[in-house]
Amino acid sequence: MTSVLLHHFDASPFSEKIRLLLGYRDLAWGSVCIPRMMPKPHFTALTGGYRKTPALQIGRDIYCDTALIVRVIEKLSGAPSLVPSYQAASVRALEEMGDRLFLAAIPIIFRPEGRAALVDQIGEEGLARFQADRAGLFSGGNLSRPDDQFSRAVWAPTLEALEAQLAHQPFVLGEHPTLADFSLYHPIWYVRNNPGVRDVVEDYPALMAWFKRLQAFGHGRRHEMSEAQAHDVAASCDHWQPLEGEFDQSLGLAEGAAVTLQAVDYGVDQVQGRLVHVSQEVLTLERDATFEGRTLGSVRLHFPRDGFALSPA
Ligand SMILES: N[C@@H](CCC(=O)N[C@@H](CS)C(=O)NCC(=O)O)C(=O)O
Repeated sequence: MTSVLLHHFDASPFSEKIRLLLGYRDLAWGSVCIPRMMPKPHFTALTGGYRKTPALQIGRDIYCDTALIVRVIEKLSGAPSLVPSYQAASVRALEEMGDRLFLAAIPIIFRPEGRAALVDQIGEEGLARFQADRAGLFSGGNLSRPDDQFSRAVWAPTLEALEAQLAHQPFVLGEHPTLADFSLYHPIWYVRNNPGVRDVVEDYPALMAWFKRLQAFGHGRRHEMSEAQAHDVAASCDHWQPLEGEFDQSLGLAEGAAVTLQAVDYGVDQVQGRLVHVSQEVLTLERDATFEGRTLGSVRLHFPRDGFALSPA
């Protein structure tokens, strides 16, 4: 089994989605803890400026965004798919529901009781820095920072729908887990982890039973590594991961073209590189990585096509 490194931080909900999947597949993985807010110099040296957490590293290949990371892990695990073809569209739709639920969770965390719990964890000064950082995260994209009105409209109705469905079956789409479960778990985990606001998830018995069923998957076999060690892994690797699918010419960009890529929603920091591959689902760039004057060599960055914009540099 190829060794995988997850760049993450413990309080990160999207990272929890991946840790839980690594647990479900009982995989061994290198845990590379990165800062919770900018600057993240080691991390962005590898990603070329992309800042969102988490990223998955295999040698000198870096996979960004959990929509892609989950599929990479599924392929590596060699186990039956968590996206059964007869539920492929439902899984995709529920992955989007999970993203919306994450956005609805943010204002809940910042309600007065949630805020007080955050102050206990990181102090007033830490919280002020965190809020300023997240305001920056939501500037420039097509999504503004969600407000409490959005949370009130989305959170409870979504949890009620899930509660109704989970009263009939152990997992969101039936008898077996699918990626939909992993996508819906992490926003609930996020809110539940904040002692000030956790009661907004506790009143749903079927949902809580499902939550505990998933939580029991654990995190797999995690071993800690430093960010410097992750750089060493990239610098010493002498091969690339295989690319999949035909090169899609429809964007009018040729292999080797200088390109710029950025997320369209939030965290829209630009990444520059040379285009390596465009498949139906994945965009791959190559760039030369350096950190504090040290050459790490070329790295390949892989992003899902959905949610990222590519243009000539
Ligand atoms: N679409 C992204 C969303 C990731 C995301 O929003 N992650 C949060 C942390 S859970 C983040 O990047 N926060 C800012 C940061 O970590 O710098 C994914 O699925 O990976």
